[in-house]
Amino acid sequence: MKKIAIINGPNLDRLGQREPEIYGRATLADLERALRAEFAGAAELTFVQSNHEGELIDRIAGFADAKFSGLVLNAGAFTHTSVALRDALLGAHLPAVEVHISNIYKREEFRHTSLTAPACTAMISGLGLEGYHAAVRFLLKA
Ligand code: CA2
Repeated sequence: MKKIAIINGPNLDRLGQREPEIYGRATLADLERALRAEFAGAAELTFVQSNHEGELIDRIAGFADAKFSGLVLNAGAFTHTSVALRDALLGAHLPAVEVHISNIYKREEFRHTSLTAPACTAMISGLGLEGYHAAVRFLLKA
């Protein structure tokens, strides 16, 4: 079975608790339940959330070493700042889909640049939590 990692970055542990008009009311636990339900028997999903850039980098390298089939990454605000995460993705040589719950291009200008998207196979932005489902479906076909 394909092993796919779902990686969420800073502050996404607060999903469903603030700013529901942007991010909705579902929590990260709700997302995990929904993804596990959809992909039961089809993919082995591993979930990671961290507020720490270095930990995200270590986990991405670990998924590469463990020969995962793909990554789904919402790097949160690190998307817009982290050359180190981009380098980790490039070094991992794994298919990766960057996901943003909100449409980053409808928001502040500083969110319009993703340093990590060029190191990914694809980027989904603005589909809400459906973006994670679409990303896993894509990776299962890749
Ligand atoms: O739209 C996305 O998924 C983002 O990656 C979310 C990040 C933001 O910095 C990016 O520009 C776009 C922010 C995640 C913070 O999420 C929270 C959700 C609920 C309550 C508090 C924070």
